[in-house]
Amino acid sequence: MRVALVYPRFQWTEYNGLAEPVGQLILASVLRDAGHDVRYVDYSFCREIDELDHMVRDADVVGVAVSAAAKLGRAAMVTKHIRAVNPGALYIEGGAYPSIFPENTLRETGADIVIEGEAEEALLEVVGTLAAGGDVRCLRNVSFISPDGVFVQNPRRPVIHDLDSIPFPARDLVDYDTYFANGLAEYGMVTTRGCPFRCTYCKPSTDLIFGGGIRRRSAGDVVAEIIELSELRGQKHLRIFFKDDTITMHPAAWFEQFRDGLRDAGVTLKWHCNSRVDTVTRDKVRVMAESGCHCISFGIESGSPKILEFYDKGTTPEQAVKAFRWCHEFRVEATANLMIGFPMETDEDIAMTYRLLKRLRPDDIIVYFSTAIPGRHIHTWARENGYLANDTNPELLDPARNRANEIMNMRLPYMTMDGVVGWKHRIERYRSWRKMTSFRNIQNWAQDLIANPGLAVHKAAMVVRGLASGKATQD
Ligand code: B12
Ligand code: SF4
Repeated sequence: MRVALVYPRFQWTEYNGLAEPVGQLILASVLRDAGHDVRYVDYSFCREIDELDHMVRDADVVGVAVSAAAKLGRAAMVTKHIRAVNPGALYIEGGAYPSIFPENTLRETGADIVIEGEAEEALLEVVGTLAAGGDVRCLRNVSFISPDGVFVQNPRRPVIHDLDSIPFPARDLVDYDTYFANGLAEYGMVTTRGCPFRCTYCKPSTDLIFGGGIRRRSAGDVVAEIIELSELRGQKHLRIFFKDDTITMHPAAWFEQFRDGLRDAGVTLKWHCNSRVDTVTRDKVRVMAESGCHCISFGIESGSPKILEFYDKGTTPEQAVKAFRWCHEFRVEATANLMIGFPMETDEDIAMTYRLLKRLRPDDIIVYFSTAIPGRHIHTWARENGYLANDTNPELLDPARNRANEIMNMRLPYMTMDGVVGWKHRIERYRSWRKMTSFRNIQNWAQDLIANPGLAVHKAAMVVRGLASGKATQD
């Protein structure tokens, strides 16, 4: 079968980094291994929608990725355009958003079916069944709208327990040179699937993608993927972003095997990841640093125990202090991700967050407004309690965009919007100060100055501008 896997990319590219879609590239590998003809149709760099028509015109199956609610409109536009070019193909949508909202995805995009959740086995079965002339609408993980307009959702298959059995992403299909020329700084990779925690601003929607627990790849399998990538790109030193929800769910022994495997292969890494402060230990941070980890972004969210309780975060400010201390000790940059503007928050709660920051001394700070995204407990809570300011505008569902434009989608009973924005500016001024004074930031800047003086001067100018204006600048 001729399968076109379509990546529509983002609706608001200026607010979100450029990245290759690792999940979709894994699907490409699975289909290719089974003998199908796979094209990766990447709209990331298209100026005109019809530039890639030649790649989809004769496809039997078109699979479009929708990774977030914020991207649904773009996916719908791309799907409808391709269907006009090639009306005979089977149209499938998959990814994070269709896994959470299959019915809305089907109605908005006009796709024939959605494949929900982890799709390696389900997509292969759909394409194989289609090739054999069978009915794909009776298969597991598939949902569709019946001819009389009723939404039908089939049961799901069990998740794949042995993640090492999944092939590596088909990275040869990606035009990495163009990605890097347009600002991509690192390759994406995942070593786990799922997350066992309960944060209300995230769950339960994320369980609908990979299930509730966590599954882990072996360190050896991840090293093998890195070796393959190193050979493909002809690079012995790679920069990697591990996109796992919480890669630090691996024990310290896993990172030791990872470090040793890389050393044996003669490959060095500079990598970063997201994490929780309660899943690191001093020993783990040390071994992570030894394997090339240069930065950990921690979900701190708030310095107020009351607000952390509302988020069901399960971490404490004291755990954050320890995690940041270990990062400073082993020279790993520590980023604090914060959320302010939760309806129950008072001025004193944000003041507690600010005071915590002074204790953490982060190398970087990203301050978002608390955003109620559909499918998460926080959205249901905000709607039921009358705190949802706008439930229909998808443009308000992208926290990065809201942060840049300083807009929110929840009402604040205890604070004014200006009060929250004022705190954001104050935190961002502190961020600029840390950017100028933290040892690691100065060290990184000096390295940039040698490697790319223009970039280093630009970064310095942005930090100074941020300090003067109190608004975070993109650097
Ligand atoms: C990396 C990442 C990003 C990156 C880049 C995305 C990329 N191209 O890689 C960046 C930082 C840019 C990003 C941005 C955003 N993200 Co994001 N992101 C992720 C993250 C952490 C990893 C994605 C990943 O690679 N997963 C690993 C691979 C293997 O899984 P996968 O992509 O889901 O693919 C599997 C299935 O979904 C399916 N599948 C995937 N594609 C397709 C296509 C077809 C046709 C089929 C059939 C199946 C299918 O099969 C794959 C294999 O099983 C996920 C969380 C997570 N753990 O997955 C959040 C996640 C997808 N993001 C999310 C969100 C909310 C956002 C933002 C809105 C956040 C923000 N701005 O603050 C923006 C949206 C941007 C926009 N405007 O559209 C949510 C989406 C939930 C939702 N309700 O919609 C998630 C789930 C995070 C979370 N915990 O809430 N994101
Ligand atoms: S730790 Fe991260 S991925 Fe897990 S529930 Fe909390 S926010 Fe979601």
